[in-house]
Amino acid sequence: MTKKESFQLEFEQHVTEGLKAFPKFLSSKYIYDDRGDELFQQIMALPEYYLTNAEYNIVDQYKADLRMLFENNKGFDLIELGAGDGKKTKVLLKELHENGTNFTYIPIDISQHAIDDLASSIKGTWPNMDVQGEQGTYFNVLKELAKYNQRPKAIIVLGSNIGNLSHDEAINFLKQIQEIMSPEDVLFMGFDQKKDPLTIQNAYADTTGVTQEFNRNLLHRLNKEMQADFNVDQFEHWEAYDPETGTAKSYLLATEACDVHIKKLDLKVSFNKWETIHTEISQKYDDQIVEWLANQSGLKITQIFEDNKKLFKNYLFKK
Ligand code: AVI
Repeated sequence: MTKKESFQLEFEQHVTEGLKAFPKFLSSKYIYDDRGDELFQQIMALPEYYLTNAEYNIVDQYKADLRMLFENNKGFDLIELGAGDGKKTKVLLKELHENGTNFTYIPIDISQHAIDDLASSIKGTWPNMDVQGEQGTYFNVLKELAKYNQRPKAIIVLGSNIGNLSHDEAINFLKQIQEIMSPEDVLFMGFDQKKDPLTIQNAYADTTGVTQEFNRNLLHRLNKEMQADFNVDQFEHWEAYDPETGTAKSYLLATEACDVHIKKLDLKVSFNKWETIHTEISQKYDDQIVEWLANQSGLKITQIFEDNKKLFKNYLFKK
């Protein structure tokens, strides 16, 4: 079975499980086809979505410190999980390039499209940079990462992507990274912070409706790829941030009772009016939570970087 076929099978099994469950759920990881990637790019450009600029500010402000933390006389592999368009990473790549640092950049993303675009734009700017993109899900690719163990590794995970995982999944994810790390390796990861709840609420329920379209893309995918007959306009995006737990939850909310047939799965699903499909969590953190996650996964925080507006933090971990 090809990578693509096994991903599709996993997707279909997930849809069957999630839509038969009560309450219903679908994972946000399936939002990201080409259209989903494009909508996420639009989200990152929204003024309400403060995360991108905040982390950009951190990378820009501390790029020289990061270079000195990452570089060593053997050269190193800069492995990025969930690379996206690499806007923030390019600041770091420029810094490394201009200082003649010896490194290989290995961006990993679930989207082949994102990897190809990123690799060609980097080649356009720095033709001699050593770039080796890998397509796949974090967990699958992490296993393959073991093969890059000849040189020290700087693993970077930007964008607070970890926030889309439950705490148990996040620990599992961090443990898998920890297991492939050597004592000389570092992990640099972004964690969006708890803050004024309204700022978070507005970032995930923007007035332009892009986030709604992003969330609804899940249903468009089911219609396209599994011959489902969702009337997508009948499902509204709903966002609920709980300042106690720091969890922002996204839902698709049925505004009318309806029956949906997902032909490819031979599955009929009924929705009551106002029934939900839980689609995403975007966890917000503080130092205590991150320290607890690190402890649970065998990592130590060695440094903390914060943006100038105190919205976001990046943590440096060692084994
Ligand atoms: C990719 N991820 C970190 C985004 C987030 O902030 O949770 C996805 C997103 N969902 C709605 N807006 C952005």
